[in-house]
This record gives sequence, structure tokens and C-alpha cells, in this order.
Amino acid sequence: MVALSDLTAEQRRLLAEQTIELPSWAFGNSGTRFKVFATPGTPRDAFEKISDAAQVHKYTGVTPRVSLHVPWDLVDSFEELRAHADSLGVELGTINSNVFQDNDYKFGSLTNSDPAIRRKAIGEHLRCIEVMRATGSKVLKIWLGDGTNYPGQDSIADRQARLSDSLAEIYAALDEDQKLLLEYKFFEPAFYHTDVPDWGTALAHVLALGERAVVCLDTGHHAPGTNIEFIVVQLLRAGRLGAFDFNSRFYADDDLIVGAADPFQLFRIMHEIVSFGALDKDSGVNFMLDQCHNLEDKIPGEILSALNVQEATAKALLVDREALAKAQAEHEVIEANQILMDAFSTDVRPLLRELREEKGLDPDPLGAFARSGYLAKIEAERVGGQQAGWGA
Ligand code: PSV
Ligand code: MN
Repeated sequence: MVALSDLTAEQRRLLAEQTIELPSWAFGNSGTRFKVFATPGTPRDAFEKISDAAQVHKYTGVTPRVSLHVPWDLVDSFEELRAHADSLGVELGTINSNVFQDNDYKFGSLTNSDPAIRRKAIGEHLRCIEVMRATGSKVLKIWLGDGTNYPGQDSIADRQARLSDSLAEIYAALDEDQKLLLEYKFFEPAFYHTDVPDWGTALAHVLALGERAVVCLDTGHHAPGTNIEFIVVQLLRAGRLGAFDFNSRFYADDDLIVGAADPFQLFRIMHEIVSFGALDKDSGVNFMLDQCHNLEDKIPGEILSALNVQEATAKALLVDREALAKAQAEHEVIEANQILMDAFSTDVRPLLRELREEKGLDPDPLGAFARSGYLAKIEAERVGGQQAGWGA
């Protein structure tokens, strides 16, 4: 067991300053293609989603930003939404575009062979850039459902060329202080090929765009057995790891609570981040969640996710890097592995409880939230209206 005092001042600073961005859509109803189970008290608009997200920050102290998804979070006034967030002590973060739920995009959006549909999809991104100007968001995140289901269905090469042209037009429309974040996913909804399936393709596109284009690594978007921490290193080396979309997967893109399925993988990822010096808040890597809570209550689900990321980070910081470097240089295979495993096996929960107390927070965020009665309050208040969902 370790205490806060076992950390160096620098380790302590890194841990205390780490922040995690929450997805607005985690607070809305979601489910599978079989059924969406509604929960009483679910937000009916972006304002209520922000209120719920602010609860996560209130109890964890590490989630001061919320990503928005357009059009799911469209409101009459983004200035008002920004002021609402501000009044609750959180900020509006990344803006996610959505060109995967309109009939016109059945055969592709930014890659579609029909110039009118491509234009519409580009226009949707221009609208997101307008939203960013109103919210003060600095990052436009693009994930496409584009791809084909059958060999021969469309020309892979032509689609890549169209994608590259479309992305260049969107990139050119960004302000100087705004970034483009491109997310990859190896399959789904397309099954034969996806137009941005992997980190290599995403990297090739962002490198062609320019310095303010970076890659988003969603931990659920890889084939089973993929060494994700290796990809993390590749993107860091290229200076293009813009963000994580953290979540857990057992099978496909399950979007479960991060650290639930494979806490060791999360630790290995954070170990590479810490080793590379990318944990610092100025490193340019944004630690975001991209999750859906189909069965569990959404606010506790997000609280637990933030705690899991924090735990993996604390363990990664505890790796004795000096001893590890020595063991590696001497090719002491087992020793090197044991040094890493020692850190992973350390119970960092007492240390994190201390850190929260130091920040004036309750050491037990899940318990404190449960005791607050907030869920009962929103269940009583939020009656009528249309609950927010993922628009499927
Ligand atoms: C796609 O599966 C994805 O990971 C993208 O980040 C979308 O924006 C999000 O999920 C939608 O839930
Ligand atoms: Mn994602």
C-alpha cells in the first residue's frame, strides 16, 4: 500500500492535474440494436446532460469538460449552454460531428461518390465549426460510419481520394486555434471495409492535412488481441495522439465502463503515456470517455470510469522507471516484468482517497453521490418531455 507522501512532487502534480473529458451522450439513454431501456430522470436536453456531467466533476474533481455531439446536443443558444456549464463549474469540450444517421449517408458521407451528398456532409462539419465558435470548443472530432459491406461494392481508392479532399476542405475552414481530431474504427456499421479503419490510415490522413490534425484512439475500436499501447507509442512518436476515447470492450465496440473489462490494458496504456511524458496537461493528449450506460445508472457509471482512469494513472506513475531502465538495459527480462507488475499490483485507492481529501472532496465519490439524493431528485423533477437518446 502506498500513501500520497510516497510520490515525488512531480508525480503528485501530474496526478493532481490530470483531467478527463466526459461525453454528453453517456447521460442520455442508450442500448443495443435490440432494445433501449429508458431510465427515470434521464436528461431531456443538452442542459440537463451538462447538469448531470457537472455532478461527476463535483464528486471526482477530475472531469471539468464535456464533449458535445451535434445534432444530438443542438440547442437554440450555445452561448446559453456555455453559460449554464460555466455556472456549474464545467466547460464545453470537443465537438463531435455526426454524419452517420441521415438516410443520405447510406453509402457514405465524406467519401460518397455523389458530390451533393459529400457537400452536405462537409456542410455538417462547417456547422460544427460554427458551434465551436459559440461554445469556445477547440477540437472538432470526426468519426465516420463510412465503408462498404461487399467486395467490389465501391472503389476503395476513389473513396480514399474523396475522403482526403473532404477532410482538406473541413480542415481549411477551422480557425487557427482549432484542431481536427480523426477517429478510426476497424468495422461497424460497415463490415467489409471501413474508410478510416486503423491508426495507420488515420495518421496518413492527418499528416496530409497539417499540424493541427491529430488522431483519436478509441480503445474499443480494435480487433481482439491488438496491442493498443504499441499504437499509443506510434502516435506519440509521430506527435499526433490527440485524444483517447476510453471505454471497455469484451467483444466488439461495447462502450462499457473503462477499466472494467481489462484494467491491466488500461494500466499498460497509461504506463506508455507516463513514460513518454504525455500525461502533463500541456502534452496535447486529451483523456476522454466514450461510453454508454445501458443497464447501470449513468452518473455513477461515469464517476466509476473517471476513478478507474485515475487508478490506472496512479499505478503507472508508481512504476520505478529507474529500476526498469536498468533491468531493461541488462536484459533482465523477469525483473523488468516484475517491476511493472509491482506497480500494477499496488493498491492505490488509499492514495487517491488522500488526494481527494486534500482537494476538499469526499474520499468516496460513489458513496458521496449516492448519499446526495441527486438521482431521486432528477427522477421526480424530470417528468414529461422526450428523453435524450442516441438518435438511432
Ligand atoms: C463510434 O463508434 C464512436 O466511437 C464515435 O466516437 C462516435 O462519436 C460515438 O461512438 C457515438 O457513440
Ligand atoms: Mn469513440
